[in-house]
Amino acid sequence: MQEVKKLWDEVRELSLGSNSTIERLESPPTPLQFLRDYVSQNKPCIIKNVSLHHQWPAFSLWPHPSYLSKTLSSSPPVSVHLSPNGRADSLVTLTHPRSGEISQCFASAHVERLPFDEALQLVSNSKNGDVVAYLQQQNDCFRDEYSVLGSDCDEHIAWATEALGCYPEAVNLWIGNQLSETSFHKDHYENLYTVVSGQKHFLLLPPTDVHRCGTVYVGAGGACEICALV
Ligand SMILES: O=C(O)CCC(=O)C(=O)O
Repeated sequence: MQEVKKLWDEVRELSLGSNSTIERLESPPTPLQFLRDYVSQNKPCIIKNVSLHHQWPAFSLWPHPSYLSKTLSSSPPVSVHLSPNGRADSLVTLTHPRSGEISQCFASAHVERLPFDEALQLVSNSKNGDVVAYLQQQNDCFRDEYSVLGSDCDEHIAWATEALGCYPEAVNLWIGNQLSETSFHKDHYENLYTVVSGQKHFLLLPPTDVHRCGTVYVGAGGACEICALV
């Protein structure tokens, strides 16, 4: 096992170099730099001062809940995901009430569609062990449920569009607090995130760590494939 572990470390070092800190760019990359240094190498990067370079009204307007409430007041309801602990779409350990047998199950959040104000109130009142609310719907929800906010930012990010050769397939918005945690998963897309207000913590595994991603089959009212750490 020691030899295999050494091999993993060497492959990781070969891909990432000995310094595994995430590169920080002072300004957005050119399309060529983005493609050559990050996308094609499967390397993430952090772009600093995005609000200086992309002067979206969103950066100054959205941190004020009153702006969002007013702007979204006559929009259709938004999707709010409710879970007892902020861990939606994750594995839950179940104990059978009679046999005491322990098993795992894939649990999705309970989803409700509510007026934005009510949904936001649920986020503010979230309590671990009771109800944690997270406004999200990963189906291009920004261009659907939040379309009235569209003029607060650009429709696409020019340097990324040129590098990737297409417009964004989906644009999503997430509004939550520190209690919401997205479970470990793999994406088949290139992702760009902008934190408009607050903080977001990512734990990223490089492709060379594929040995740490196993696939397990668990119940979810039917068989379901989940990518989980092993
Ligand atoms: O921010 C989140 O809660 C989810 C992000 C995510 O799962 C993704 O884009 O793959």
